[in-house]
Amino acid sequence: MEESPTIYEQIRTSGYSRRDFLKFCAWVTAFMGIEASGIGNVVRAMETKHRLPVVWFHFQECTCCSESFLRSSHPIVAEIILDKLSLAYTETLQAAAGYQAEEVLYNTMKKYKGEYLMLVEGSVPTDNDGVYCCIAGKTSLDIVKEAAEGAKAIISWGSCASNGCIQAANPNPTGATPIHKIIKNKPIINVPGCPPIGEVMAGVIVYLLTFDRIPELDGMGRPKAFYSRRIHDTCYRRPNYDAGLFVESFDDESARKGYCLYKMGCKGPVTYNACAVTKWNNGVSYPIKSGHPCIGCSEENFWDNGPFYQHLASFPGFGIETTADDIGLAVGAVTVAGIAAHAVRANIKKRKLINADIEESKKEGGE
Ligand code: FSX
Ligand code: SF4
Ligand code: F3S
Repeated sequence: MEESPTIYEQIRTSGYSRRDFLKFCAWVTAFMGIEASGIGNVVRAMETKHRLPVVWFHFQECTCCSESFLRSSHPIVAEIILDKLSLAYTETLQAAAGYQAEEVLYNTMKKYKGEYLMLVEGSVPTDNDGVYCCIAGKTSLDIVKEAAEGAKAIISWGSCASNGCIQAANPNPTGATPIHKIIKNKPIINVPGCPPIGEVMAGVIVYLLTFDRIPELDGMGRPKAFYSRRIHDTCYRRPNYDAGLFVESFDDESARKGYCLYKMGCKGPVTYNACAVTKWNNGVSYPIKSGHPCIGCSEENFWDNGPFYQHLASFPGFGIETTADDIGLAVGAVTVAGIAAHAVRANIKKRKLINADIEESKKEGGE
């Protein structure tokens, strides 16, 4: 690949001190869940690695993934991602348009064959030969296959590219399909969430930049560093759940006191994401902290997994204490619904509570 300044040189050129750089390396290391001894590797990698050519596609999606990414908090992240990656093609941010933009894309794919990173936002419609999403006269289906051919690795941004998201929700009128179901011969990292957390997106890219390999993934192709814990296990409202203190309606006194949102439909117990740890908008908040239940936006089929505002125990088999390990990391919440309701390992009090919820929902006639 063409010689260019190293990431470290570029950070320094942008006006950051060595101290800023080292602080950033420590932040990234901790954030990516790498043990402290890994800081040296991150520093060394940043000092020696050159820019990475990137093409970034937008298919069936809302562009919030880009929005989220652009708002990731650390300024050096922005420097690295926006300036230091060679962002050759991205419909949202590129200055070029029309033929010029397409030319840049194809030149990059040719020049850096086998070297470029392919980032995808959005699902790909496959019904009717993919006619539902076309760019520059080509279907997204053809574009994705062609671009994947020369890609070193692919990152599927957001739930759309990772699992189809709302476009794939029943009845999936366009045959919306996630990238990993189309491309089978390339390393693919799924970074779900609607949208994913900007810092998580940055963390995944920095990991690739520094280590030149994909991070450890779970059975759903998600980086374990960010998707191995349930929202429920990291949620600051968890003590309220354990104490049986629940919000019963959005404007009640319990809501004002910040009690647990489980009865309001919170899917935190079956959702794996870093929201409660990383939070959003520079660590300010996340849905639950803003008073809204988690809707499970990083899990497969979350649009079809039942009403957002109905509590989990109302669904047969949603044992609130069921863990991803119990159900297998490769299955989504919809599969959980098929598992017997042995809401286990809870203390007696909690068990009674769950049973009471089930009884209550039966009385309500599944309301
Ligand atoms: Fe999907 Fe991205 Fe949801 Fe939007 O672009 S993950 S619709 S918030 O943001 O693809
Ligand atoms: Fe937090 Fe939701 Fe779990 Fe309650 S049910 S502790 S609000 S994640
Ligand atoms: Fe999504 Fe739940 Fe986080 S709705 S943003 S995974 S708290």
